[in-house]
Amino acid sequence: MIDLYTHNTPNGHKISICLEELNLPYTVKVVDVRQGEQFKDEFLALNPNAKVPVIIDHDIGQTVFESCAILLYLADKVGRLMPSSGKARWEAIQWLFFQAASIGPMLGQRAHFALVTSEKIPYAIERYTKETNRLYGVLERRLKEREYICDEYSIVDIAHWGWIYTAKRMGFSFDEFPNLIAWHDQIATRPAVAKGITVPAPLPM
Ligand SMILES: N[C@@H](CCC(=O)N[C@@H](CS)C(=O)NCC(=O)O)C(=O)O
Repeated sequence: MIDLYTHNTPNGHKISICLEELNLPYTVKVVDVRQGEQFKDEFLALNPNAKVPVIIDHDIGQTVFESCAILLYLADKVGRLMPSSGKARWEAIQWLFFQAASIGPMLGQRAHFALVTSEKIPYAIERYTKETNRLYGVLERRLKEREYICDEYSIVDIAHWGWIYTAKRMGFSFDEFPNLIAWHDQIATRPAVAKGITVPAPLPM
């Protein structure tokens, strides 16, 4: 059995979607990051970086933090949603790192400066809007005549999807990125994705 420490956020949704796709039973442990629960000693013992998501796989007593590391762990545990070897695996790993290093942090900063903070700093908003749109362009070109980011639906799509879903929901424009939106809308129809984004119960934006 797996414990999932999470909140209603794009990084948390990656893992609930993946667990649903893999049909793995799991128990949800909500960590309310708005209330600072990620800084409690019990949670810091699981992730010294004080961020959700984290899993504990009680089958083998393994704790894993960092959402893309968790995705890799789960895919390898079941032997699905990730190529097992060779060039295809390295191709998937590079796109997974692209999500972790660029899409997540840059979209997060854009949302923070454009929507969250009451102090509006034009330089910061412009910088992250430009960089986010540049990154959307990378995915837009990758998804030209291609159904998924890698050859088959994989944890790479799951890793990216929650961030695009959230940005769309927050009202950011995707008019210039039709391939990206077609990819998003198609993945949204998957039952595991529809279920995964309800875990934990959605909070108001
Ligand atoms: N690189 C980390 C980022 C995790 C992250 O930023 N989690 C956010 C929620 S999406 C969080 O826990 N925020 C609480 C905080 O920053 O204090 C991952 O992919 O797991």
